[in-house]
Amino acid sequence: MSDGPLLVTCGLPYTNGPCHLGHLRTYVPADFYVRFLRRRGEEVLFVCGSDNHGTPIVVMAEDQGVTPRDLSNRYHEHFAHIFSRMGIRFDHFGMTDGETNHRRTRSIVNALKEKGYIYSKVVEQSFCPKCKRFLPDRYVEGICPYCDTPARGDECDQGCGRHLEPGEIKKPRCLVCGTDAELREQEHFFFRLSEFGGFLESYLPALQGTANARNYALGWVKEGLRDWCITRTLDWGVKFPGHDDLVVYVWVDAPIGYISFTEEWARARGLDWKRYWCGKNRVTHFIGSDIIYHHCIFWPALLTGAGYTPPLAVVASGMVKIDDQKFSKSRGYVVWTGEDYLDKGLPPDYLRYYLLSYTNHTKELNFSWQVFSERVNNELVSTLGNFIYRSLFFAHKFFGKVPEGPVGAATSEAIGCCIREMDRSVREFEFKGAIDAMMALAAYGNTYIQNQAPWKLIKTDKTAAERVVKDCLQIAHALALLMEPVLPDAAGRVWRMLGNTDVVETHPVSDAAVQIPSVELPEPSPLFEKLEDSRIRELEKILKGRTEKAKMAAKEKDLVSIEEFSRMDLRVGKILSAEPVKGSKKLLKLTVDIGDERRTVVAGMAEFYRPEEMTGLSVIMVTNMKPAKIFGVESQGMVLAAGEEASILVPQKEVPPGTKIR
Ligand code: B3M
Ligand code: ZN
Repeated sequence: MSDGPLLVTCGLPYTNGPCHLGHLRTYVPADFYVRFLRRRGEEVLFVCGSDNHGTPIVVMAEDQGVTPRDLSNRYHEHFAHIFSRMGIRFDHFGMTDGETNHRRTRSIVNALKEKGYIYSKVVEQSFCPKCKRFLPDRYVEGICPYCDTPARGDECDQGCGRHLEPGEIKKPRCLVCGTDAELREQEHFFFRLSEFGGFLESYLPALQGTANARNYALGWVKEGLRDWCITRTLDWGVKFPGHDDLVVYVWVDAPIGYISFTEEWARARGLDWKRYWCGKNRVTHFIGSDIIYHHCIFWPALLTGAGYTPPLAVVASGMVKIDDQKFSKSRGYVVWTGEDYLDKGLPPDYLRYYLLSYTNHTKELNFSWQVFSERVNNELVSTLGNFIYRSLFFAHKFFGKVPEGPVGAATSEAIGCCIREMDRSVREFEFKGAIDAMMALAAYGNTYIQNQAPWKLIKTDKTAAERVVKDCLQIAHALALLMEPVLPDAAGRVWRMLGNTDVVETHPVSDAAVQIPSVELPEPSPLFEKLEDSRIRELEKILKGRTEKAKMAAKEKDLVSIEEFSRMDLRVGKILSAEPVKGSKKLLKLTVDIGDERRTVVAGMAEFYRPEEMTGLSVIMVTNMKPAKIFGVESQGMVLAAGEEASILVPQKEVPPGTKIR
């Protein structure tokens, strides 16, 4: 291709927890895409890195009593290691806290300042009066002002998914101590995102990648864009130029990491990073669909504002569910890549295959161990593995080498068709379509060998048997070359079993159609091992144990301690008088003797009791309720009653007013 090099990136994992299936849903397809296109002759650079800044990391570090840097280093190593075990091969895996990214971020912020895209404004921010500090982003929890769902300070993560600006969240509470937050004024810096509506309206329709990214983003532009507060009161992060008490918002320096990582990779090789970013670039971001806003609105505007070229494509993967439940670490609906998968000795290839073939890239993926094992057993083991092993087994047994002679026209046609279909699907980000095409070739081979039965043919017509085996080996050869981007480990093994001594990846995909030479064949071994039911039950048990434990913990959280209960001041009170509240059909105004004082209580009992019925009753009352004004009357407590008809609770034996309930 003469279009210049392709740069592929993956959303950067935060260094506040281990790698899980949700991460892999983006990284595995990106790695597949890169491997496939490279073997179609494209020049591809594949970079990623860890996202070290922002409150997710600071909160977690505080929790664990370590520094954000230590936490970041630890998880950075973890991710790098897991990726290599999963066969996800980035050319470079950097850190957003690296020197390059600090420098590049400051330079971009300065460029935006110079062009007038940044201004300062005094704004109200959540502040915790108890912890005596401002509460940026995840330090505050509350209610989303758009959809009324519980939300985090900077995003409505459980509801509408909107980005929330500082000070915007309703009912803010401090994450650390639970205290209701106050609003306090502070000077902050804003990016003029609202000026980029016109740019985005022309940029987005031409944005390549998956349609979900384009369409969501266009919808948001139509709703109208608001300026973004891009500074935070934190120590950890990239210092905002000229203001050492502020850092830039993590969503500024995180995507800039994509550039910095390219720079680091290029610098180490004496190359120029600008080749990948400047001019008509081919930057392609693979992300989860929860961060489309950041990549399709904020990021292109930021780049354009600073004089850079915005990305060519955004590929957004659907979310992951576990056993039909929303992915949730706190609720235990999570599968950890290390602990639950690799450390259990499960092959990386199986999970790569499952993630790519399960459903379309933009759809939701509902993980279950049961379906995982069915896919592996019915497809990888029974179709792909079975065909390849049978072919190699008979070839080795009867001939000891790849037979001479031509490959049948139908076989060549099936292979050519598969290459074309895979190529088309990959370029359209239809990864499932590509895998389906590959599996269709394996199924074709399976039917072919079954119908031709070379094990019978060999007894009557050796030449015919040779021709069948040759066709089968040609298909196995094609499959080895085509499966490498999905199943790199298995591909290498098939390649060697076909008598090759070099590395499968050094061959272009197009070699699948090149006739194989008549080389000696080593003794083959089965390609994939079936997953036994007992093993799957064990894995299910681990997941179940985790969700049960989370449920217990949640229940425990709901339990009231003796201390909490004793905060309630419950006393016996005697109703001295009762009268209707003016303007209300439901309310009665009671005067209650609670021993050392008299209280006025407004109670919703007028529909169930006549005032004279209530006078003289001994009742149970909450005496330390916050007073509330109801219909102009201040209510100073609450009388306990049960059920729809407000049956009043009374002491069973006579006790004087003011007696404490214990
Ligand atoms: N660190 C993780 C997320 O929100 C975040 C991605 C950054 S990509 C520049 O999914
Ligand atoms: Zn607090």
